[in-house]
Amino acid sequence: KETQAEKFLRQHMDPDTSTVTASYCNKMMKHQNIMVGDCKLVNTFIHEPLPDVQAVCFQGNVPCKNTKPNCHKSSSKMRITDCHLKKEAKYPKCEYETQQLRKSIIVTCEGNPYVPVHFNGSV
Ligand code: 139
Repeated sequence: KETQAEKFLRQHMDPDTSTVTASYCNKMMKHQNIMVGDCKLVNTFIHEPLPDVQAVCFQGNVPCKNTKPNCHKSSSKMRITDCHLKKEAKYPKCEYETQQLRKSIIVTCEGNPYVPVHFNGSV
């Protein structure tokens, strides 16, 4: 069975891509099997090396959006792509806006090793 850490990798890591095209999110949200029974509203892909993203678990402690305490904010900005579901999209035709950004990421980390399991947002 897939662990939460593996799920984070599948849903949020794409280190080898540096420039994305307009169709990036439509392709990735399907290929990475991110929609199961419903269209996911927002999903962020991170275009940085895995060790740099794992290191965020040991950077600034910040409160999570949902009041849990275990969130960490990256000390540097990262290359990310936000995929936002288009308003008119209906499952199984999940259509996405692709937006390339450079922002600090906020992730939740858990376990031993202490690794990212949830993408909390970007600032
Ligand atoms: P999710 O199932 O939310 O978390 P994603 O991150 O891919 O999966 N967990 C926490 N979950 C929520 N908040 C915390 N503080 C948690 N601490 C631990 C995966 C697992 O992590 C655990 C939970 O047990 C959970 O099973 O916000 C909803 C989805 O939208 C995405 C991220 C999230 O899904 N999103 C939101 C983005 O990708 N980018 C954004 O900018 C905003």
